[in-house]
Amino acid sequence: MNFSFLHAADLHVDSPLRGLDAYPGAPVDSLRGATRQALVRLVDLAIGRRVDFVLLAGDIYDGNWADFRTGLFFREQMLRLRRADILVFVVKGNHDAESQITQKLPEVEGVHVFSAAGSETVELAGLGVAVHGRSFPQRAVPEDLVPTYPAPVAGRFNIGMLHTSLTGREGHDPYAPTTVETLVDKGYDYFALGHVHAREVVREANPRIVFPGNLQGRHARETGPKGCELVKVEGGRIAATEFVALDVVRWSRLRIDASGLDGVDALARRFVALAGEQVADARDRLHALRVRVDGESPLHGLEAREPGTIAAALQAACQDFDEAELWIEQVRLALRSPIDRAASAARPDAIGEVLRLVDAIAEDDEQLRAWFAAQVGDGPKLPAALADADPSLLDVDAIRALLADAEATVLARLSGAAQDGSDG
Ligand SMILES: [Mn+2]
Repeated sequence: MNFSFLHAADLHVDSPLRGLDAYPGAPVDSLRGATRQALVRLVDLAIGRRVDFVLLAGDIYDGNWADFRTGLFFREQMLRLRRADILVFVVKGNHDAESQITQKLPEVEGVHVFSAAGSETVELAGLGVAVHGRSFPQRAVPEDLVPTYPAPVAGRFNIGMLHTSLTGREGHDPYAPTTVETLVDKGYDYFALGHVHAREVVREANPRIVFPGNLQGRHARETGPKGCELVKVEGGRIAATEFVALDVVRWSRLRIDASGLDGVDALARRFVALAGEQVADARDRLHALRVRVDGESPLHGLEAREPGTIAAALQAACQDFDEAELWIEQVRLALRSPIDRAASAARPDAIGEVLRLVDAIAEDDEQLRAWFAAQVGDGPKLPAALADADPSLLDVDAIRALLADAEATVLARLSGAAQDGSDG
């Protein structure tokens, strides 16, 4: 009973990357092809490590295929596994539930897709393995499916495959809810879960319960390494487990503390240093970065005088960076100007008046929120993809940052006006 397997989930092959048009200069081809290339890497890994089988725990597809090429691509990768004598087990999840995918392709022998009508067990007698699973018949599965799973097969390494939200996971709809206790009581050795896109080892052992996370992050909110689990079993027991990153585009957040940085050259240098740390263990892929620049720096004034300066400086730094391919998905600014507030607020001129007004607005959080709500009003309801930009969801820190930006812009104009005053 020595064998090894891969466990992946939530491949979302050809998941549409909505809103890419909003990013001029985005590496569109790399981003669009990422879910496919990550699957190719999964298959390469399975073949390279000579595993015995691969488990895919739901959401292989995002929904109905835009056209048959999506299904044909997946099928081709399954054939690569089969030619290497690797078996595949699939349960369907909420996104690719029986009712969600209407297209059909000829089956691949050796790729077992579990039924949606009831739970099933497939035994691999040669390896001493029993794989139990059940697919989603439709998108919403409100009931716990685990009680319908068969009892463990004695003398086998028992694996349960399940697409589930467990007791609920932030940002994920509650499907096929169940508890860790229910899973433990089942008496299996390993639960190959799917649905939750952030990797989570729910339980280390007896049984080991894992959400591998998705194979490839799909947008800026799915950050960090994405990949699959490699599990080695010796003598019927788990001997080793390893997470293997397979993502071809890695989404990350990068915070730059600009305190003490006096200009764009210093900013670019700091960015290059931080980006170097970020990509150190994964140079062979595209890194999509959401950058936040904060701290007290004269850069605030530069940006206020010439909006876009900081984003352009960071893009320039990407041009200089040759350790990996970088793309800056978004730059968020939360800078402050290094001014002596007390002294400036005491000034009898417009600058002093602006600072006193801002201080009054920002005196306490509640007042700041009320003021902000009054300013933005009830704006239009934004689509989910833009939820990050919904002003009604901003926290107090973000509102303070916006206010500081507005202040810097006004101060830059005022001091510019003072300097240009001689022109009338
Ligand atoms: Mn999913």
